Amino acid sequence: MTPGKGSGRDTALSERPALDPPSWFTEQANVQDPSITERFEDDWPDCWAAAADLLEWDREYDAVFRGSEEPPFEWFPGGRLNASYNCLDRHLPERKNQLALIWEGHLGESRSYTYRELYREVNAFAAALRERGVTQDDVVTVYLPMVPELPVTMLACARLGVRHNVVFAGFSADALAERMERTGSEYLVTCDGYYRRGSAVAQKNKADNARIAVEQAVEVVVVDSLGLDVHLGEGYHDYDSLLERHRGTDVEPVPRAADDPLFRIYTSGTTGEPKAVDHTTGGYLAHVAWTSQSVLDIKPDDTYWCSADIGWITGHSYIVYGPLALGTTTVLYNGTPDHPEKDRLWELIDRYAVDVFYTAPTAIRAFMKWGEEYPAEHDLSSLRLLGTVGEPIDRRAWEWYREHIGGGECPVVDTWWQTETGAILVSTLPGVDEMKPGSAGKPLPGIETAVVDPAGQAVEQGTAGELVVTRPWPGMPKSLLAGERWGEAATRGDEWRYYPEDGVVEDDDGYLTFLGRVDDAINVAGRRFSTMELESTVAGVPGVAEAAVVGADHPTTGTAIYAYVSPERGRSEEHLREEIEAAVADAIGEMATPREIVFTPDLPKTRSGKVMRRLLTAVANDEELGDISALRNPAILGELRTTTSNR
Ligand code: 6R9
Repeated sequence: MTPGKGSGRDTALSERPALDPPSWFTEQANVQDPSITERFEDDWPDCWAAAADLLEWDREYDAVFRGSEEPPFEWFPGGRLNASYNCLDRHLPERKNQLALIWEGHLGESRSYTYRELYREVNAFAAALRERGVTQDDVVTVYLPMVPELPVTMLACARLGVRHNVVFAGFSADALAERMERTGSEYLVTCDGYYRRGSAVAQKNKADNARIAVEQAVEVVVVDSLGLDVHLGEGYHDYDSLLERHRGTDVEPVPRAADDPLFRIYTSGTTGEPKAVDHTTGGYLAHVAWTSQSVLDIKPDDTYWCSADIGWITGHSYIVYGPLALGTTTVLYNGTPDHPEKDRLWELIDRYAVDVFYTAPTAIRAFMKWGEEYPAEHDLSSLRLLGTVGEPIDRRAWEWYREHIGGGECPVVDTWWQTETGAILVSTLPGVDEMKPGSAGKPLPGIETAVVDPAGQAVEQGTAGELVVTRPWPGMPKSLLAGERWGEAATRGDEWRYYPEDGVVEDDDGYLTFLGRVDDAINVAGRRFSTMELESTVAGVPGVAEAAVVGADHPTTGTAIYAYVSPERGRSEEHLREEIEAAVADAIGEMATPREIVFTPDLPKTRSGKVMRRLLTAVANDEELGDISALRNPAILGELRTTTSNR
């Protein structure tokens, strides 16, 4: 792939203008010393003591890292700690009356918990779980929407040293049953129901069906979220009654070894089978606390809001564990950004004077589609830092975010990581590094990566390739610590490396621009085009809110490029079509001009908001869709089929 040259248009790979973070930000940043990267490099792996020292250990670790070139690896061996203690108890002396959690439900319902109140709630529920016979060998599955009982359950499990397995509340009974069965989980915490876009979802019915479907006997605790007065038969317990019975009980936090598992989570399923990932107590917690501090710049006095769902890794790491480990106030929102109105998020940022806001490109592109008048109605001046995660963000969306949400002033961190990495691995440090819109940044201090070709050989700087992580990191999951390899990783040479399967290009300053999943690259007549480069070019055309590009069979050219484009409100499709064709031809080349440009109000997305290109390819090829359980908006496929085949 060659970067677009001389066109002046935005492509993913063209040179990016660099922006310095403003001095009002750097002067107050948690990390201000630019020598941090060098210091970490010189002192690896002991540099990671900086992360571990953000936590309180029951037993000090004997070493920061133990291992050789090959697994098994161990982070903080000998150390013992409890995650719930670190997120609650240790903050009590200084901040017992400070808010730990602000919960905002549907239509104006809200609740908040001070650190003391959250501590009490967690202790009572931990006592209840213990009384129900939950032990360290068990896994407690949690099937709750974004209600306070969700982090309470997670922390109650952590207190007992028991793994939780949170399953996204929007998943079906089948998806829940599959995850419970694969994990052998005999406990389930769910609720009667919840509201989604104004209509009630019967959560307990789905849980009942999953319970019948799994082999093992399952005890269920039901949170009364909606007052539906659901029937609780044999094996079911009412959350509030359990809590009432144990109110006032203090449960001694159970110290765990650093590499004992804290929780299990399944990957979100954008590409293949969801896989189970177990994160550790010490390494994981240290890594999320350190990145919350250094990348998200979280301070204890902040009100911090990550708009992800706790059902995904982003919510585990950066709604619950990271912010609470640092003793800050974390916001939990149970609702959608456009209900009741498209200014919902901005209204909440205004109301709670949020300091740091972390969201996903898919959300930002939706905000662009809706228009800048919604954020403009609110005072967003409390914001100090903006973050994004989940997909590559193109320059135009990045700039829109900074301009219309960040008032043209807030630094933006584009954070790259995965369920498997547990915490952020690539980002700028906002108090130190310059920002390049559309490029995530460098590997964080202490993280080492390389860019390689399919044979695993390093590519030249400026050439697109695949990212590999070449050194262990504290947040790595148990299976990687033990040396289990995923995907194709095992077949590519002897050295230990982790292959995240993301395409990337590195610039002269070592900044990484992500190009999407490696299996998304498009091969037209022997030439490989980066999905991200094409999509960025299309999305760079004014009037385009969102675009996905796939390769599909074509009767004359073999593979042809199909572009699915979601326009901003009120744009002429014909005009956009011409602009898009010109932009692609100009920036990448005639060969990359889309064969078809299909306009659509939305793109097929996973429940975590990632575009499912596999389905667009299937639509373009008029093929079977396969497994669509991860798909959030199935209705759009029917529409796309009609539009695509009418062309
Ligand atoms: C945290 C999370 C992981 C995949 C990852 C990559 C994509 C995440 C990104 C990004 C470009 C970023 N991804 N952050 N791509 N820039 N800043 O999203 O975890 O659900 O496991 O997804 O998401 O493709 O491999 P997960």
